[in-house]
Amino acid sequence: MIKILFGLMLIFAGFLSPESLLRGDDKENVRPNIVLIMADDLGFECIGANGGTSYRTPVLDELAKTGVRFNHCYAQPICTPSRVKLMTGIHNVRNYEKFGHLPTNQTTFANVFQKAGYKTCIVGKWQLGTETHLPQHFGFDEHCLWHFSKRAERYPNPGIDINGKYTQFSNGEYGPDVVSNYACQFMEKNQDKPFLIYYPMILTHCPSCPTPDSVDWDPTNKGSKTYKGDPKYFGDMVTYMDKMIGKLTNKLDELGIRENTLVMFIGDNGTDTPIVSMMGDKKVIGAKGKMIDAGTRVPFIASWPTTIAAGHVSDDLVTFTDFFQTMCDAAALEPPSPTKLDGRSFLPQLKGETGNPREWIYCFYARNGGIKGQEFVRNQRYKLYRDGKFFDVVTDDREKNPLKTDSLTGQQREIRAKLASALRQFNDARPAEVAEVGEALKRKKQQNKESKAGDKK
Ligand SMILES: [Ca+2]
Repeated sequence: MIKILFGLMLIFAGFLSPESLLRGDDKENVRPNIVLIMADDLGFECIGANGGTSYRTPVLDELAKTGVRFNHCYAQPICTPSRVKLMTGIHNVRNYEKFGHLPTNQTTFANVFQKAGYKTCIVGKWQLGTETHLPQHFGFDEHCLWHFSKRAERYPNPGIDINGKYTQFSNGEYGPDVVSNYACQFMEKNQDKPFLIYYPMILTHCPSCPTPDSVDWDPTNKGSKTYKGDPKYFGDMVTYMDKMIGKLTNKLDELGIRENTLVMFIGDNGTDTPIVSMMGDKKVIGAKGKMIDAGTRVPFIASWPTTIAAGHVSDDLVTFTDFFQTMCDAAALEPPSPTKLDGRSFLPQLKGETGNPREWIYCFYARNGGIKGQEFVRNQRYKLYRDGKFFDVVTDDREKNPLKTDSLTGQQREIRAKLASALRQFNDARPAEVAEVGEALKRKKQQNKESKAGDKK
């Protein structure tokens, strides 16, 4: 607020044009707040604005209408690989060691923003190691996290770590409410400073179970008895997730800081099985864990009223390495040196400019780390895997029928050659010491198996 009053004084004194203040051209004076929100296990097809017809997502639909929506944002097939890629801006091939782990030698976007004077906060799901110092180590001043010091219930009566202290809630609280309330308090407290909130949401990961807005919500419930829950509640969870985003944007409005806040919403991987969603007549079967579109194509909607023109839809390719670089550009910050980021900024596209769009994106995925992973390079339509399989995902989105090399059109040959050349750039990209973490785990598992088999003899 003080910053705005100071800005207004400068305008009236003739020192500053209102445009330069409002457009954020003078980044030294008006650094944007950044709110990066990521749903858990929510594919592209779940959002109304994307053409989804199974669930209600009024907040995100409105956000898309007043901001920009991307048709081609691709995540990794599951949680940790996506989070490591997003937080470090680096392809998994270079720095992914194992599931549930972010190596402490990595620099996250929060480290950079914190160093630049931003107040930083993470709320939602952690699942990146249990040591108490980790959120601070990775650049977060404050945290309110599920699945940190232990894995407790996430939905009704959750167990949440708040700034190093574990709290077991038992009065009918709902995990997504607890963490989103914390984010709102953080905004209120830091409304006069630039801040960064990273909100990896608890929703809409299984177990599918009633939300406080479901008819059969039971505040005494201690959580689902099964891992997956009942898929009939998935729609309620999608709509509650949407409501949480509205809670944050309403708070930004209430505090008068929405205009210069970049809000970005993505999903961390495709929808889980057994969820089946509709896009009109088209059926999309959830495929979390798989490399196909239903496992990796995620929603991406961004809003930044001073900068993004309303209602823009982009067909440019975006991958999870790109957010780090873009956020730095949006705040006029230098990414860390000498670390080399793999991302490409899409800030120009947010501004409605052509920018420097990607011709292809790359994905390396190995859930448990190790030397080998699945790899592809793709554009909006064609996808080439390391084993040479080449797909047209517009006609074959489940990737059942690789295109036959001898029946390719001239244009398909050209694209295939371009993707093959891109893939070659990653031929030797996996560092031995990064791969060794997973390899050592595999050896240990094998030894355990053999010693158990030996015991039985
Ligand atoms: Ca996930």
